[in-house]
Amino acid sequence: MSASKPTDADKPRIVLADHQPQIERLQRRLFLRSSLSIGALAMLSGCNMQDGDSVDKVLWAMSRWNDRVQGWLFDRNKLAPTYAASEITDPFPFNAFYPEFDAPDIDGSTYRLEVSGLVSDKRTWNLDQLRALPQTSQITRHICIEGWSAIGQWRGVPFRTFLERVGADLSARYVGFKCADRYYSSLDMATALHPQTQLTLDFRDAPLPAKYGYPLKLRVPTKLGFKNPKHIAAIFVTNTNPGGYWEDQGYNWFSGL
Ligand SMILES: Nc1nc2c(c(=O)[nH]1)N[C@H]1C(S)=C(S)[C@@H](COP(=O)(O)O)O[C@H]1N2
Ligand SMILES: [Mo]
Repeated sequence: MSASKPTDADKPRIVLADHQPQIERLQRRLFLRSSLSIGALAMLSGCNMQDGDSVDKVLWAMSRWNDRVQGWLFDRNKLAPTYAASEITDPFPFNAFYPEFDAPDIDGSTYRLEVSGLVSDKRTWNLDQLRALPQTSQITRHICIEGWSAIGQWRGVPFRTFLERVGADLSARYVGFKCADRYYSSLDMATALHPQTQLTLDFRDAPLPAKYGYPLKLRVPTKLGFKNPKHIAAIFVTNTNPGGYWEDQGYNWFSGL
């Protein structure tokens, strides 16, 4: 025996065959709630669920399948609730994968938004050009997966207007976002085109403060907070799911209505 550190091969492997009762429960739930048989799931996921497929692999495949079904069922006219100005949460919470004092410090005078992928106009945008587009305001609830929610007011360009302006292929499947702090996320096209999805410049009638995403964030009231990227540096349209910072660590990709 060598004294080297343990490798993956030394770890006990948790395989589905060891979880027969759970599989049966899962099968019943899938069958009742999504008319999906375990056989169909095996086919869709490429896992045969018997010999050697890990629980993780199957749950991951199920989660991606669930994303697709939710996308098909998503009602693009269903609006998130809106609130009165008197209901705005003050102070509004900050959240990021780092503490507030590490929020990126971006110079608005040299800032340029990059646009790429399936769009006909790949010119960059400065803040004056973004402010010259039509703006709308919303008072909606931001819901964080960590267990808090807060009502805020955001103003900016309806994201559909922006996508139309850059000649985006609106039949593409995804819109991806890259942020100045190396955060990233993505949306299904139906959500990108939703009337409340907003390319946001202002919080409570003033330019976004650094902590809330200066100079540009996406406000998506039909999704959980982590699908609302702040400090957006680049937007791209694609048919390949770009994933996201939390999405790629196991948070459900769809995470919303
Ligand atoms: N660029 C960037 N965007 C981000 C995050 C981040 O860490 N970096 N965190 C997300 C999460 S988990 C939440 S809850 C919200 C928090 O936004 P707020 O600070 O305006 O409340 O931003 C989202 N967008
Ligand atoms: Mo969050």
